[in-house]
Amino acid sequence: MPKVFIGYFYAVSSSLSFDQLKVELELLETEAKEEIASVIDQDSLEKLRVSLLGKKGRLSSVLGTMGKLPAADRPLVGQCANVIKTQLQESLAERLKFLKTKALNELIKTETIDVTSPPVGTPLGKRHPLIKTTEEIVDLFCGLGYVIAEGPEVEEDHYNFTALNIPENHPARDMQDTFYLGDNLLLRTHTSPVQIRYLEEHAPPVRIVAPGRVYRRDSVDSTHSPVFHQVEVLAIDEGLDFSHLRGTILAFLKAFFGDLPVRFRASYFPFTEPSAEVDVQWRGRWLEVMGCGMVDPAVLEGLGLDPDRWGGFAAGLGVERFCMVRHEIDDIRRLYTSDLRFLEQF
Ligand code: 2U9
Repeated sequence: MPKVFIGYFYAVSSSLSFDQLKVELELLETEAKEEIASVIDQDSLEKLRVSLLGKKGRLSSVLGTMGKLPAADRPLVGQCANVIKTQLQESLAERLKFLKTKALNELIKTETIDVTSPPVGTPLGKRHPLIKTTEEIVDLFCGLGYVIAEGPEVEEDHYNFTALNIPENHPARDMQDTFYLGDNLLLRTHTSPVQIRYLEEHAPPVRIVAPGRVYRRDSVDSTHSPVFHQVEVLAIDEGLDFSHLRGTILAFLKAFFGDLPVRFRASYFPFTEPSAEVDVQWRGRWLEVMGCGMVDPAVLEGLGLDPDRWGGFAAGLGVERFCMVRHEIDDIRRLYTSDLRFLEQF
């Protein structure tokens, strides 16, 4: 004869009555409700739920004995068990809600916020892509022995134009192209005046790299801006010729762009003779990236240097163009609008 454990009854019997099972279920309900009400934390409540309503829980084990009931009584016990199960689920949910509220209230009581403590995870600023590109270019020339020279953005007509062999009636001097601040004062249109000022203070030989912001009365579009950034280089020494200029530019472009085809095209600038523009082949297209030339003897003479003794070469580039090619930026305006979604990429 099997022993059947049904809570408080050890029935040494092979049959059960509906009343016996009902009493057993009601006892289980009363006892479970008391236990639920006395649980004081969420983990214990979950354990109790499993022990009551889980697959191998107490309700299931009582129902497991249903097979010993007469067949007609079984649906009645089933209904009774379902009612008890629903009630226990409600009691458990209610207790859980109570315990959660209690835990939250305790947390609110113990947790204090120090509004004076410094913020955590303050985002760090980054250098602007134009600054990074400028620094990279300047560093490459410093590696070739050049020193950095800087000068004012508000310039005198003499340093921006006259000393650079740009005559009175040259179109670059036109009000259309230059921001004038008075008869003699203007916003520099290139960084070349920095080099004139440097040569007034330093005797050759010199090798200088002049980075800086320059201004031209251009209207804004995807490739033009009235404010942009230049890097210019100047070398003055005895015996310099175009091969020194070419070798320097090829070394620089190789270091910046890698091994791309480069070509020199004859051009004209008032301050250099001969002059050239330099293109690199980028994605199958020739792209103009720099201008350069041998310093015009008239410029050397203006600085009191004998052109029969001293030779010089110079080059200039727009930093925006280098930055846009390097990072595949389609519109120059992106570099000036301070959109963090764009800037955070660099
Ligand atoms: C001195 C003598 C000569 C500087 C030079 C260029 C060629 C040049 C342009 C490149 C793109 C300006 O930004 S840009 O539009 N510059 O092509 N600049 S040679 O020549 C000098 C400078 C100083 C005393």
